[in-house]
Amino acid sequence: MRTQVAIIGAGPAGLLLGQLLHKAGVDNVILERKYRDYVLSRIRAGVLEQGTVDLLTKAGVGARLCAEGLSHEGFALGFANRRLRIDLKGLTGGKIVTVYGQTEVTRDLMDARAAVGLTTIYEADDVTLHDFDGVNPRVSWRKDGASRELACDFIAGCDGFHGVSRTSIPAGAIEMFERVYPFGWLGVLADVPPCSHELIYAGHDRGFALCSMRSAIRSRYYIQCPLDANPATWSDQMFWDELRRRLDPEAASHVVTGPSIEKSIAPLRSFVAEPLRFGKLFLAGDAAHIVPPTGAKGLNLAASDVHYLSEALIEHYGEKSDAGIDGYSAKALDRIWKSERFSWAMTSMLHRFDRQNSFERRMQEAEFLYLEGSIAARTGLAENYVGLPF
Ligand code: FAS
Ligand code: PHB
Repeated sequence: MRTQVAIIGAGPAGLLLGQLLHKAGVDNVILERKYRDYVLSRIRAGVLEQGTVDLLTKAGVGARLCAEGLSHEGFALGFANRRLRIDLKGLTGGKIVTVYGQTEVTRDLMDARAAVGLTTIYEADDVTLHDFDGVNPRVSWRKDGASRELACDFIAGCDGFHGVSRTSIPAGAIEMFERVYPFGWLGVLADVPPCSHELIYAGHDRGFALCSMRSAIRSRYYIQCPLDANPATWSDQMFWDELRRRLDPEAASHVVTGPSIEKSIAPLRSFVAEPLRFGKLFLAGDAAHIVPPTGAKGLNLAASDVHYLSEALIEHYGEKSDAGIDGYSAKALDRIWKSERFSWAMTSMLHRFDRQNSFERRMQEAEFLYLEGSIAARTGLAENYVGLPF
């Protein structure tokens, strides 16, 4: 088999890259370790920046997103039983975010890919990258007991944090930056109306809580939990009671409870690999970086990486220029680090850290008070939340 671009991973980064390349006439094949429904079963992000919405529309998958996505003009920060609204639209000259689950984004991209007959090889075992620093890059894998190989011009590593792409790079050629947080998020999905029409990020002495949603009748909630917590030991009632304890009285009184249809724990980490290019191999999305979900940046960063990488590859084939390819890593990392900073700052302000002292606790309070008292401070937060320019 041969293609122009071999894409590793059928998550949002790989699928979006494949769609944008296809629309520009660049041939690509996606290799995915899991089966289609397994990829769709992972409940992840929920908030899309306008840049991501625009890119999905350009990729031809904006119809359901525009019909079913919820436009959000603001969100709230909770602290010490108070709630501070961040007026995204007013503070950013009209920019908003769209609430539309990553599962639906992935489903739309998978359906669009299948509709044009593009090749996605699911359940590809032992995917291995070869000669990506040489002149004959290729990818091998096993499926149904047979070994297969794909020759290509370029490899896009879109295989997430635990993928094979980043770890195929010689240790001396890559530098990693990481902070692992001493807690996780216990998330619940339930078919109940959300407690508020906008998201609430609540900092509380007992720990952080987030009230989000997927639609007017499906809610997504998170509470900060110990890293070693086991979702199975959290009954639904325990979750609802703890969530309410961390919200202001008005929000707590509007929480509608119901049976959880999904309950899982996500670890929190800040991570960046540098650089993002090794010869013919490029990293994009979670394969290149991880942010704590407190800033709603993970999926949106994958989108901006894919924007830069697709433009660079299209330029290579269309204009016979490698300027974009040569500049991809620096350009993507510039936006990545700014989103890492924002996600780290939101996480630091809103979570309880076991060993934090009274001064550090007062610093968290002062952050909130500064936001409460300063339009400039709220504007800075708002312009990061709606997404810095691509
Ligand atoms: P993904 O991890 O989504 O996709 C990578 C794909 O590569 C997967 O399908 C995987 O099966 C495949 N793969 C892995 N190894 C492979 C191999 N060797 N060969 C072939 N395929 C391979 N972001 C937010 O903004 N908000 C959130 O609330 C949020 N919650 C999250 C919760 C969890 C548990 C996780 C892990 C992430 C969360 N994120 C969240 C971040 C998440 O949304 C990512 O940013 C987003 O999935 C990035 O997309 P991809 O880069 O495509 O990576
Ligand atoms: C979600 O709805 O899953 C969600 C929303 C905003 C975040 C994180 C997760 O910051």
